[in-house]
Amino acid sequence: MNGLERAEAEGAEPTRCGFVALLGAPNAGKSTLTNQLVGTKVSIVSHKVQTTRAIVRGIALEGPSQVILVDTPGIFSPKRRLERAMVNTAWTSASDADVVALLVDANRGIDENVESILKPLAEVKRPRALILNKIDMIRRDTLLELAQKLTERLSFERVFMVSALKGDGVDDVRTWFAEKVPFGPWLYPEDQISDAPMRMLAAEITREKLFLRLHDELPYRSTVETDSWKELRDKSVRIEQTIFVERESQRKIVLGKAGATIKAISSESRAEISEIIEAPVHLFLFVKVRENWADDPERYREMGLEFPHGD
Ligand SMILES: Nc1nc2c(ncn2[C@@H]2O[C@H](COP(=O)(O)OP(=O)(O)OP(=O)(O)O)[C@@H](O)[C@H]2O)c(=O)[nH]1
Ligand SMILES: [Mg+2]
Repeated sequence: MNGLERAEAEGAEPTRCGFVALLGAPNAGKSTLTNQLVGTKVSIVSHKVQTTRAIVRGIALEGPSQVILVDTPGIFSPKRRLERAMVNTAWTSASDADVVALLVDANRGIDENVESILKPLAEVKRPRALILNKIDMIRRDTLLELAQKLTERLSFERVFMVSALKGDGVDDVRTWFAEKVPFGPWLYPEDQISDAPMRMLAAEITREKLFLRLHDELPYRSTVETDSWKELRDKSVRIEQTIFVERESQRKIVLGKAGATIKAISSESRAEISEIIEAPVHLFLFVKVRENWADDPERYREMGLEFPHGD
């Protein structure tokens, strides 16, 4: 007897488990929705585009289903190597998923990034949903018009209208995903909310603070890695992280006047990591100039991205 037959014989509802890829243009709200679906923060969020760089898996439970949400980097026309790696990984996760959802910022409507997604998405032969997000910012009639335009372009099994920020409509999305994932045993323990190790999430949290504090190109010219993570005898945790930038001038900006900027980033990040792990944290941030970090395969490995060859 397999698991499914046994569950039926015992009268229990058979379990389901599967991957749902959330695709969309940068800034559509994919990470915000992932966090809402999971019920806690697993993926960083900022008002800037291209915040998410590698896929982040968040795990949501709904009845007999374990839904593994694959938050992806936004899809746009990539130029730099890092950008190509980000967009590639988004498409790969779509083709590996059991269900695919296209998230569209309803306030922006169909821009060139959404355009660039529609055609290749038609080739992904998976159950597909359309999720119009940020409905808290838009009038109902404009919303319905947008839904109609998009469904004329591509067929979807379901259309949802949500505010990922406020949580409106999110439960319906979770319920649908839970019904669509295939029968099978759960892949993760019941209390696990993400597949990323804590040191990875901690690096992401520091990167989020960089995105929130720094302007222009700087967030895109920097990356963060956790170098060491030590639990001390008094139960506090000592974490060392490196922020890589490309130029000395960028390093100066990250440090700020008399170290004010790095201090602020560090204290915000420390507070958040400490809240998550429920232990005091000593966070040490080092800023290093590494001119070609964005062309260094090792940095991609750390981020969990395939290194795209070529220029
Ligand atoms: N008003 C409003 N803002 C939202 C909503 N959902 C997300 N946002 C905001 O939109 C911005 C982008 O959100 P993210 O979740 O980082 O978007 P993303 O699609 O993951 O972006 P990338 O990782 O850059 O591709 C943030 O400032 C969010 O607070 C929503 O439902 N309503
Ligand atoms: Mg994101």
